[in-house]
This record gives sequence, structure tokens and C-alpha cells, in this order.
Amino acid sequence: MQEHPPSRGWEALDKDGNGSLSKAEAASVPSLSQIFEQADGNQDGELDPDEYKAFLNAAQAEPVQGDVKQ
Ligand SMILES: [Ca+2]
Ligand SMILES: [Ca+2]
Repeated sequence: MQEHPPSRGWEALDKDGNGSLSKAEAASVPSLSQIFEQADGNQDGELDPDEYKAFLNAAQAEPVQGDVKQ
């Protein structure tokens, strides 16, 4: 629940209120800053909530090697 703060604090991070986060806006969240370029699907330097969500979904869809529970 707490690994990725931005879904809760998105609006707080979005300083200029344009609905997406620039790299500068994301810079206050190190974990977000780290994945910014990967998550910025269209590479326009702005991370929008859909891109972020898609990134998280893709990350969760990755099969976890060595942690298979049956
Ligand atoms: Ca913004
Ligand atoms: Ca983008």
C-alpha cells in the first residue's frame, strides 16, 4: 500500500496543476524520480497518471522468478 506514494499525492506533487508531473515536480519523490524515464511512456518529459498506472501494471505483470507459490 505504501511502496508508491504518488497515487495518493499526485495532486500535491503537481505544482503547476496541469495534471501531469514534470521531472522537476517528480524530483521531490526519489522513488518516482528513479523510474520517471521508464514510466514516461511517450518520452515527452511529463508523466501523466495513465502512464504511471500503466507502468505499475506492467511492473506487476512481470513474472516473479523463484517465487512461485502453488
Ligand atoms: Ca505538472
Ligand atoms: Ca509522458
